[in-house]
Amino acid sequence: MTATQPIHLVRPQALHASSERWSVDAVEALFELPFNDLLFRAQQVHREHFDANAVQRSTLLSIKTGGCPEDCGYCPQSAHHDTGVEADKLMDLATVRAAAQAAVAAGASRFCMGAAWREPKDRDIEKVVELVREVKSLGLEACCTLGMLSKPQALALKEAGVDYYNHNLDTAPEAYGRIISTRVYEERLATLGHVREAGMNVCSGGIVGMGESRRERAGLVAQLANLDPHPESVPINELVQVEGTPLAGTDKLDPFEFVRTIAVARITMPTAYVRLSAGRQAMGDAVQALCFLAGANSIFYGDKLLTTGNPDIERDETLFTRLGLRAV
Ligand code: SAM
Ligand code: DTB
Ligand code: SF4
Repeated sequence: MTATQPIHLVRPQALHASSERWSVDAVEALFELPFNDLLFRAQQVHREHFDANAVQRSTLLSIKTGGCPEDCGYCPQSAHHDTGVEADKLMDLATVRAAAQAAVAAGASRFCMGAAWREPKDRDIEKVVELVREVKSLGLEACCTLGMLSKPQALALKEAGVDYYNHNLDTAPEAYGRIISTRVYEERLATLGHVREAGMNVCSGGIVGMGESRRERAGLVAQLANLDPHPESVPINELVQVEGTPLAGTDKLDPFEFVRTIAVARITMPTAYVRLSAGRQAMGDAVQALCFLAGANSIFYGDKLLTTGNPDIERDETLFTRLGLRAV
């Protein structure tokens, strides 16, 4: 190479999907489209980036349940709400190993460990690192969701082999204070920054059906889509209403509005795995099929989420067969 030859630098950003800026208005306009037009657009975007019949499966395990100091209005694990969920200690290695082995046998590709912490202590991270190593030794991808992280904690998890860190924005910034009073949106965004900088894949999404407006759903999606780059994994949860939580008794969301949220996430975050997450147990098969048509290409797999139920493996296998879906 001669000294005069131009050197083309590859910006790290160029390795990801280019992040288009999405205004809340533009995202809301997608929500307003006729249902068929919206689904057609979402399916087109989906097929540009993914095999439309392939669905990724993650199995969840609650490694530290209940007694959480945060007051998230949706969550059965908050110590502020009387839901009957008992506070437990961190699960031991042998129990986690057995659950991860069962996930492999059932055909999951990722194992996600969740803890009811506001933020882990450094000695918690040391223990989780051991669990992650065990999960990785079984050939699974590892995901953790442990609450807010400092930068060194994020680096320690990355070093241990964590592939994805789940940390949801949950709702629009302006709705956040109605749902949670013990932390602010900016703290969530700071953790997402630490996760990104440490080199883990970002898994971030939210919950719909918490009484929010369509504009607020658009606000959540815009916030996620404008992260640069957008998250690699976007869980869209429908609120699982648990007796004793402040949000129990909220008016149920129209299922088509849930499908619309999936479609809008797909269009605005074209290369993300959009996960049809909590809420599937109460959802009919036809609505789930519409979610896959709208661009959902990931699910939580196994009969339990963290503390609440999920369709059992047999029901999901049957649904995959009926729809001609393939697990990846
Ligand atoms: N404590 C950590 C945190 O909040 O980031 C990790 C575990 S927390 C249970 C993970 C996510 O589960 C929350 O961000 C929320 O999106 C979801 N979640 C909790 N309770 C839910 C419910 N009742 N229905 C739907 N999603 C729920
Ligand atoms: C996510 O977005 N949904 C999952 C996972 N990330 C950790 C959790 C859903 C929890 C539903 C209520 C429960 O089972 O406690
Ligand atoms: Fe705690 Fe997470 Fe539940 Fe909030 S969502 S109460 S931080 S476990």
